[in-house]
Amino acid sequence: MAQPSTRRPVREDKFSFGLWTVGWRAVDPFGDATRPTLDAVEAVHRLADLGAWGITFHDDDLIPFGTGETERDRQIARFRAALDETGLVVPMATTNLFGHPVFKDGGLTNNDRGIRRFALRKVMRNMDLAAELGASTYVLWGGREGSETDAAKDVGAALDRYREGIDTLAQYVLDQGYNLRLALEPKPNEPRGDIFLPTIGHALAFISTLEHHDMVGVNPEVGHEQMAGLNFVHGIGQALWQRKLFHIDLNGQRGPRYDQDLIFGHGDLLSAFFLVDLLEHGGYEGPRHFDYKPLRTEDIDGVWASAEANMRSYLVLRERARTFRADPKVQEALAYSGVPELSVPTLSPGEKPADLKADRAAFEDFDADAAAARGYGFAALSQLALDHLIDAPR
Ligand SMILES: [Mn+2]
Repeated sequence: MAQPSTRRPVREDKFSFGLWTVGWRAVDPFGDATRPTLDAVEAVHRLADLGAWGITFHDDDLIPFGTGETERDRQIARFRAALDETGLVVPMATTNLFGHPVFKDGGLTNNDRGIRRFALRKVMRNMDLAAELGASTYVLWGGREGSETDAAKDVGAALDRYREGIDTLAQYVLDQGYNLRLALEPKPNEPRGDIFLPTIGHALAFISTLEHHDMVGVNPEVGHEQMAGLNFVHGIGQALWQRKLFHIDLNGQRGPRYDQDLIFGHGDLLSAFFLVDLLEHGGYEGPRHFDYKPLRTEDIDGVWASAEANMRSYLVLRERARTFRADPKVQEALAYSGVPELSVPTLSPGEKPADLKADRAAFEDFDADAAAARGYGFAALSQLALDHLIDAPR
């Protein structure tokens, strides 16, 4: 049965929000802001009241681009005081390398070398602040790293510069002695027509080429993979398998279209269920970070209702995933489907290719037609998951 207390967020749930999410003023390509500016100090207090654990930010969310040193120090001091007062932590920070027109052709992969150097300095400056505020993850989302035409970019050169940029930043972290790991956030498109490192798979392959590959992982976002028509749960499964899931951005998306940034669970609900099941039972211990946008139709009360909704979605799905795992009927169905058997190595301990070749039972005497006759019971298993998801166990 449902335990209502588990649906109230507590610090141990490690829920965090981007300052840019609840602070989004709902400017879109077709219309002006529908909400006033939200003070960062107010955001800290409201999120803490709702039971969140952390708040994250881009440099320009906290301190607008071009702010002078004195005013910058004042803004940081106010923010820091609010953190101290509420106990909210800053687990992650990131850099805005997409908003100012100087970054219209990207930051780390801009064709203009001077802009690439400016971008690196902008990241380094905010890494100093991230370390000062106790963050342990530094996210890099290359929203403007890409192109609209293939004539515009030498892709190999762009990846060389991307690698140079990430390795330079990792070296900076080491030189400064910061306790920061870097997490790359893939996205296929928007705002650029095509973005470099478009999926989790591209990012993981890129990371393996880095000098400081051990310090760099991924920060996948639900909607970004689903925009590309990919299975987010499989992507997260591989990131965990490669020990590269450093951080995660939770939200909702309904298929391949513009980046909706819906509330977590308000897109592909079955996928959200299996995602929470994987995070809770697959060894992920990092932040549960929401990167969503309150609907443009909402006033400030609707903003806080939507923040609460993200956490509630996660907690309800966690509860449903636990009952799913604990149900003897589910365990029986998993066994029938052979799910645990996939964890048994295909070769026996010490078995060599030659031993396999000599095993007549594996081939010469193997009855493929008999083996083909089995059913896997995946339909029944899938329905059991749905029954648990909608709280209608049989
Ligand atoms: Mn994100």
